[in-house]
Amino acid sequence: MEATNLENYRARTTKEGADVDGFGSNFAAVCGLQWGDEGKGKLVDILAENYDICARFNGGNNAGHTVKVGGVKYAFHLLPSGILYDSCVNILGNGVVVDVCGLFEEIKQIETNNIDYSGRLFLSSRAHLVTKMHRLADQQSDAKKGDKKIGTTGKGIGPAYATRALRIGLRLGDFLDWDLFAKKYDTFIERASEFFGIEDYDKEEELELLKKHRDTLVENKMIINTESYLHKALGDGKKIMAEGANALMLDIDFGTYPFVTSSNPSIGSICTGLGVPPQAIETTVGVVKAFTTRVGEGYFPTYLEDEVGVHLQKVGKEFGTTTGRPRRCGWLDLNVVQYATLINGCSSINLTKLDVLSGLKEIKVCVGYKMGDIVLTGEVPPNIEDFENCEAIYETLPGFEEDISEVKKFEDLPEAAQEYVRFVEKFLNIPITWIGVGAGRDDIIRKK
Ligand code: 2SA
Ligand code: GDP
Ligand code: MG
Repeated sequence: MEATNLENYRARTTKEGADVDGFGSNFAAVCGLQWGDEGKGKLVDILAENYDICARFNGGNNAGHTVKVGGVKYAFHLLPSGILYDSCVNILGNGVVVDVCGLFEEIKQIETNNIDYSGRLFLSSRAHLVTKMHRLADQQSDAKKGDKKIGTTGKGIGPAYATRALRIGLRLGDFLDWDLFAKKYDTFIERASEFFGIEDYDKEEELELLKKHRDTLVENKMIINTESYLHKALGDGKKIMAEGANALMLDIDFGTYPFVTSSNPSIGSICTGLGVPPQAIETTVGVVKAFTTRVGEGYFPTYLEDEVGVHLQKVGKEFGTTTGRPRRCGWLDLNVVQYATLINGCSSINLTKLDVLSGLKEIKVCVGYKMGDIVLTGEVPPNIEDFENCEAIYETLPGFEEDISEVKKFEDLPEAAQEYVRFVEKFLNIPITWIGVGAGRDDIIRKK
């Protein structure tokens, strides 16, 4: 795609006059633009102070969003990252698949830290339930694929979206009438065990657990029509933030299929996963790690198997927040990020983990792909075979040595770090408004 076309496209897809960095928006979206773990949770937590509602719209407890406040590190999988503020109502929309056992495990984490979530956590009655059947199906089917495995988190996400599409799934709203639920559960197990080929399933044990969690959810009136709640909130002028899980390159449509997750982490999912129209979304902040990581299987063109990859993995502490698996690391792939911004239409970028690049003599950035004789920019081939034949085209920028973790102003960053940020900003033609220099809530530069 030619630059002028891209500029026209951006002009046509940007909302005039909207808040750019998400700090003062009426409706902001936070989306990952790589293969996940860009640091979305941290930004959502920072912004959530200004929002009345924080809503998840896709994925399930495969996600792992880390928030570090003071000395405490929280790992959120289903709980939206706005949960730490008393003033913020948190919602799991209809597009989320919910493992209620996982949810209550997580709730223990916040209760231990004396965070009161009562009256400010609501789940969509239309959201599908993830059962042990889904988890078993996920683990068994991925294991059967041998060296073609996806490397899923094993949390049952794919099978849960599958039973939703097959129209045999259970929804949280089914919990409201327990006797009816128990009947639906029997039918579900019968159909799903046939579909997934899973026998000897212990229904009694699961039903007992589900009953316990269902009682808590129903007694506390936590299962509601979240879309109607959001419509009223929008009418009342409340400020809403949509928190994306996973990321564009893991999107079931736009990602590196089949090495993807089973939801749409891309922007359209806000409409289908929350029940709000596209016009409601004012600001979209894309989160981009200053390098690339990938956990789970699947090729990525900038992967580094050398000492630089080791540096990024070690200094960046790149381990899965949900599974603890090491994440593979490589240079920043701006071709992927460009593609992701074209799909999501980002108002601004949060560049995270810039601090991790400190200590590298030079920094490479992928600015396009060579696929045979063809050069691709802002495009990722749809077929995995073509994608696996793509080679990264690099530009090289100077590195920096200084520890930048205490820096609070852009101008105080070393010149080479500033140059890196400006390079990314110019390439994408999108302002970088937030720069991460550490894991803590305060370790961020707000760039004007
Ligand atoms: P799944 O479980 O069906 O969604 O897996 C399909 C692919 O999606 C990848 N995936 C992820 N990639 C990055 N981060 C995720 N969350 C955790 C984290 C991952 C972890 O925050 O670190 O702890 O391992 C996430 N969830 C799913 C997955 O690796 C497969 O490639
Ligand atoms: P998410 O899934 O996008 O929310 O990201 P994860 O929480 O899975 O992974 C991001 C990791 O990087 C977490 O351990 C964060 O605490 C950490 N992190 C986020 N931003 C920064 C940053 O700017 N610098 C450093 N060093 N760590 C960061
Ligand atoms: Mg994560």
